[in-house]
This record gives sequence, C-alpha cells and structure tokens, in this order.
Amino acid sequence: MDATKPLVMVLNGPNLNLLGSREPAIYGRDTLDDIAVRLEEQAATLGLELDIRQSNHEGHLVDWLHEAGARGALAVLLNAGALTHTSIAILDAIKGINVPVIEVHLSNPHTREEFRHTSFVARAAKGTIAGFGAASYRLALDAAAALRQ
Ligand code: CA2
Repeated sequence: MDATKPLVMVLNGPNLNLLGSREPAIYGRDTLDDIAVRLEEQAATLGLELDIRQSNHEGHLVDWLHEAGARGALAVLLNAGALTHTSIAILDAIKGINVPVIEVHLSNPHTREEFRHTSFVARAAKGTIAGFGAASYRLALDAAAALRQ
C-alpha cells in the first residue's frame, strides 16, 4: 500500500470468481486473477494504487463501496455481476459515497436477454464500459486515471 498514490478500488460481484472456467464465448478465457495481474501492471504505469476484490455477497459490495468513500478513493471500478440488474442496495450505496463509480462489464448486457437491459448501477455511475471482454477493465482504469485533477 502506497498512501501517496490515488486509490482505485476494483469490486467484482457474484460468480465473477468463475471467469475463465465456463462460458468463454461470452466472458472470454481470462480468469479474474489474469485480469488483476494486468490491471496491477497498468496501475503501476499510471501511478495508481489498486485494491481488487470479489464477493458473491451483496452486503460485501455495499460495505466495500462505503469503505471506498471512507478511504477517499479516486474511483471505484464496479462489475456488480447480476446484482447490476437487481440491487437497489448497491444503487443506494453508490449514491451514498462521494466517489465516482465506473460500471464495468465484460459482455454488453444490452445485446443479451431483456432482464440484463436494466442497470441500477448505471443510474448513479459516472459512466459505463461494457462489451470489450477483459479489456473493459483496462479501459475503465484509464477512465479512472483521467479523473485525476
Ligand atoms: O458482462 C458482465 O461483466 C456481467 O456483469 C457478468 C455477469 C452478468 O450477470 C451480467 O449481466 C453481465 C455474470 C458474471 C458471471 O460470470 C460467469 C463466468 C463464467 C461462468 C459463469 C459465470
């Protein structure tokens, strides 16, 4: 941990621990660890501190969003998984912190089933990056870096 560098928290929701093991046509072959290794390299280049987490539990994501607020994070990259489409608790948590949240998706939910077309995260997010596979995270981290003043 380097307190002199702006902090970006990368929060991943339910089932994203399964990345790389199934459904490669939709989500690609990279595991979450593969993505994390590349993000750490990118963060070092950008001079950012990363804190990358995954949970299958909604409340953990709510607590971690609060933590991002308390730590004064520069930004949160949030792939809330299927909770994107259901969780008012996560929407309220995003609204409750003074930290820009960048919504991230591997797939483009708008090209998929109707139930994925609603995003509660998008209602409070600074912006959304979706549909670029693992590169969505890279693009989102560049967007976070651009928020620095
Ligand atoms: O495209 C995305 O990043 C999603 O957030 C992924 C979620 C999905 O519910 C959202 O609609 C879009 C699902 C993550 C589950 O990932 C799996 C990976 C491999 C095998 C099974 C699930």
